[in-house]
Amino acid sequence: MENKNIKRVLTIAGSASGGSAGIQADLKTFQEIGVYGMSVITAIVGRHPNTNNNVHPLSVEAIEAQFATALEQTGVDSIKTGMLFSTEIIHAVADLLEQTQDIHIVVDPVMVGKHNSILLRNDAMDALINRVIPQASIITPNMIEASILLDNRPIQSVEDCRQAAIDLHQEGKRYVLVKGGRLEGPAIDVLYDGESIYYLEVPRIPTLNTSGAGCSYSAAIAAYLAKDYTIFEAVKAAKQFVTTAIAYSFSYTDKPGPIHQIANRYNDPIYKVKTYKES
Ligand code: PXL
Repeated sequence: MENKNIKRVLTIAGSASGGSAGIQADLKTFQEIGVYGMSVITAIVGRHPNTNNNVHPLSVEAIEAQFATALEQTGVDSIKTGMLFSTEIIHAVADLLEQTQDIHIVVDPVMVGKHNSILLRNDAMDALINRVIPQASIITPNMIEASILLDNRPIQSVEDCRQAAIDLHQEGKRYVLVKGGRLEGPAIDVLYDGESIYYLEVPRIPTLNTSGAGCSYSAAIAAYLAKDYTIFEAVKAAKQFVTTAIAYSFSYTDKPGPIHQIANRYNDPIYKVKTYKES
């Protein structure tokens, strides 16, 4: 029997085999927020020790097959996109997104991984901008991605993030969230809906273990949107989710480790998200 209470969320993104980012982070996030997670894998990221080749894209046919299966077997209440890698994949994904109706699409314009892997080819930027971003309810660039989307304009301060959010906004319903994770001082994100500027702030958490934070943030927004939160409330809840996951992050190695989505199950927030609207 159909269970209308459990919302269905699809991530279209890359597989990060270490488990911290990409599809793996998205599915963990969906699970913790209590939605039914599904995935379309666009590319597999994993560095071969001999060849150093670290991106293994899937065929358009494989991508279309996954999408068709997810929709036919399950159906979908919201979608997030992450790593899309190439022009060919972006056109295929854009065509698939155009088949959906009346659902929120969260576009995380993933470009470069924490270990400097190229997750979006340079020549694919135009396709992302022209075919996928226009279908988004909200885009979630970090400061580097916002800079690249704005012709490499430097984005270094909260004021720069604010102006970037305004300049990335386009006609219609789209929201822009510019994430200030790389600011010095508090982690302040700027949300613009075409009318008002909102700030979402938490104190800087002293850890390098933030792998998967961006992926989980956009996944959490998609999950809360599927649960019928407004965009503002979804962003706020998602930032709270990711902040708690960062507060309890850890590492298995001497390199920066993953955020800990599961911490949200057992812990009240240590760092509470504060929001304010610019008047
Ligand atoms: O964190 C960005 C990201 C997104 N998607 C995949 C990744 C990474 C970072 O490594 O591997 C698949």
